[in-house]
Amino acid sequence: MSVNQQILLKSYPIGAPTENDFSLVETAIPELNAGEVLNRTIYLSLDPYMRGRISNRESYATPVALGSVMVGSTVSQVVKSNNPKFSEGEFVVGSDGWESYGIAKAENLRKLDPKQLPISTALGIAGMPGMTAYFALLDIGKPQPGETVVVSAASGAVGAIVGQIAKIKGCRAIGIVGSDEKCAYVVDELGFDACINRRTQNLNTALKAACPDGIDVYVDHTAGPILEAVLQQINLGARIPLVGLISQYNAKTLPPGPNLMPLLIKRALIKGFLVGDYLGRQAEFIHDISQWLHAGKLKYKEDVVNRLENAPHAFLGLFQGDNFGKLIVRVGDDPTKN
Ligand code: NAP
Ligand code: FER
Repeated sequence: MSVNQQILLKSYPIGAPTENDFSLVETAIPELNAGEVLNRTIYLSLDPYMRGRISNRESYATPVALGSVMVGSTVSQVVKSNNPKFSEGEFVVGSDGWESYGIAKAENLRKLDPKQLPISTALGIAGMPGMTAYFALLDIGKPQPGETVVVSAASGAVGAIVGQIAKIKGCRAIGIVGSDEKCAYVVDELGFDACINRRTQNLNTALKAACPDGIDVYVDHTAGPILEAVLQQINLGARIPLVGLISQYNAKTLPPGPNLMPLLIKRALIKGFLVGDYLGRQAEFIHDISQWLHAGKLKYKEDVVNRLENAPHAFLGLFQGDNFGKLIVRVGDDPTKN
């Protein structure tokens, strides 16, 4: 337990990142200061927002400094505690980053009860991506029974939950994904009404066929050509939570934007969304999501990659659709699964 494996940011990529932008180092585990907690990382979350953190481009958050440990949410087990609120052996979710041991302040950790939900869900359906789906759809999308809800990256961490909550709310749910296998999953396993393969189908024709009554809510995870096609089919008063723009995260220069005229004609609402604005309402989200999970109304899929050294490669795959479900790295043993 004396060595800490860490993945550091080596360079700010221009365009698509490569594994050479990261380096793996081994360091000693530092001593704990008063009030701090030492955690052994079990799961590390890999998320598209990390592309923004390794870019010099202006964004809503400051980038990771070159030579620093990559940021990221983690599920860990406490190995040593200098804080009375946490004891050895407990499971916590925090932001320890891409490393096998992390030191955290107690206020940055939340305790997890493995008897309530599998601990890895704190990085996915019961964590930041789930909260994004819940508030972006319900607070901005305001789906009404009978309405049509479309979501892109629909088999992913956020999209899969958006579509399932839309169904719980009595809507038609239509997914857009990058493979036939993902399409089959969201329709057959998750209960979406229809799904479109963005790589093989004509988006305009397929959306017309899947949404005969038009589109009332579009949860946008991609921007680009998918947003452009969806805008052609929106209804009067449509709502568009703008949650992600993954189609342009690796762009060297920003692509020309979509034609926004349908927004004006349809008096549609398009609103930017940042999950951090909803931290004060986390309890409401955890309450509903836990109830739906325990009632069997929600399913989730995790794409688990083994070992910290594989994190850079897995992260790059997010921008090519290689992940199928919430992408997580298993950094260490999960004792709740033994
Ligand atoms: P995810 O869907 O699990 O993984 C990313 C997926 O994006 C890929 O699997 C791929 O799915 C799709 N994709 C990749 N490149 C694409 C492209 N060029 N065009 C269209 N689709 C592409 O990721 P997630 O964690 O759920 O995040 C989804 C989106 O939500 C991201 O844009 C993320 O930044 C955003 N987000 C925003 C907030 C916020 O607070 N605003 C919070 C969380 C997440 P397919 O193979 O199916 O196309
Ligand atoms: C994302 C994940 C989180 C993202 C934004 C956030 C635009 C926002 C976090 C915050 O509230 O600070 O993928 O993409």
